[in-house]
Amino acid sequence: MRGQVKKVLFLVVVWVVVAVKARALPGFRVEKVGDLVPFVSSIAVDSKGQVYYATTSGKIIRGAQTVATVDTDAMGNSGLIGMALESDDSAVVHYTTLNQTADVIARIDLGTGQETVIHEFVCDIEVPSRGSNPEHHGGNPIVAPDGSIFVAIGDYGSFAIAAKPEWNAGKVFRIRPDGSVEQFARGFRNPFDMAWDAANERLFIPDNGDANDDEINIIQAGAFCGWPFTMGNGPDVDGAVKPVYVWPSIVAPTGVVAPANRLMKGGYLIATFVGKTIFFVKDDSTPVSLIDAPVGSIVDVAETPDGRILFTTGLALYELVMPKPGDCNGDGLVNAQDLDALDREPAGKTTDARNWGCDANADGFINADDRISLLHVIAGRVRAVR
Ligand SMILES: [Ca+2]
Ligand SMILES: [Ca+2]
Ligand SMILES: [Ca+2]
Ligand SMILES: [Ca+2]
Repeated sequence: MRGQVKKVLFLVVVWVVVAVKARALPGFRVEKVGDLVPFVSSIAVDSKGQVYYATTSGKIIRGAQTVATVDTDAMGNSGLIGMALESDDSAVVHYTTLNQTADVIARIDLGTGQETVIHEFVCDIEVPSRGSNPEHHGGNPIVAPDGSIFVAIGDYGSFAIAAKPEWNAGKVFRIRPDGSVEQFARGFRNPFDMAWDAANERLFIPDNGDANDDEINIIQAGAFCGWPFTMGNGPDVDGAVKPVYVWPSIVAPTGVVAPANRLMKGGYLIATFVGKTIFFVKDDSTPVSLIDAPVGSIVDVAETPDGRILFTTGLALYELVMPKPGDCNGDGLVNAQDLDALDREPAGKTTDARNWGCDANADGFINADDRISLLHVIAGRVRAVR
């Protein structure tokens, strides 16, 4: 699992954790929801709040019930490596066949467990029966509002073929609702997840570098993203789209979600395996780390219909609890000390995750109204105690 991650330098991990702590945000905290059947590669939540998870060994699980099992074997970055919900009745999964001869995209009926293959991406186009390297096969598919399925496949550790249009490795594909398959973009090393911005017809897609060059790309159809000729802040390559952001150290981006909740709408959350945190980023601004006390390497993140953020380490499910409105100093309480913190906060629109707790009336702005709102909350508490 997460092949890129395996070769990561352990010395770097220590440094990353320290750096993440230093950038931590007030008001967020992590709560464990429960242990999962390992190893979980993907989580998704339906419109009723029911959590689904997929295991690398091939199970699609709802709560404690196995809904379906696909024929795969978990090794390296292979197995059942991704899942997305199309509706409360059907999921789309991404898995590798035995011996990694193909990346399969299939639909799972969540009522009956029946599997219908949508498309098979052959790994070795020269000798299709020959298996590929189990590393770098990608991860979660996503489902766009028009019903298109996007799926990313990594370079199988084979470098050159990621740029060659005729190979399936190192590509993002768009599968239209009629089943037609388009190569959407090429030149990726190993992207695990993405989000489709339908209004702007563009794809938000991090990619895992081979050194300090993990990147975020925002691309349109036809983009060439540079691998294996360049990565991160490497040299310009003719025709290659540059990433909008490159992390200064290895984070190993995994799950992505575009949340709809009030605080995060319009931005993206990116889980990280080596960074052990979740980053929030809006457009091409610098990502902000939201977890200061890591619980482990994170493999996927999802939002519930009521706007809560769930994530998994592959072994357990956690909630990233967001700041309470009014908890301006981020200590988990809403009280008079938050008034002092609010008075130190420059008035203006909330533009990033740093001052979310100060937005006491939850209208998206920091101004005098929040002081009035906060005073009401504090006064209400005092009356209730008396
Ligand atoms: Ca790139
Ligand atoms: Ca996702
Ligand atoms: Ca507080
Ligand atoms: Ca406000």
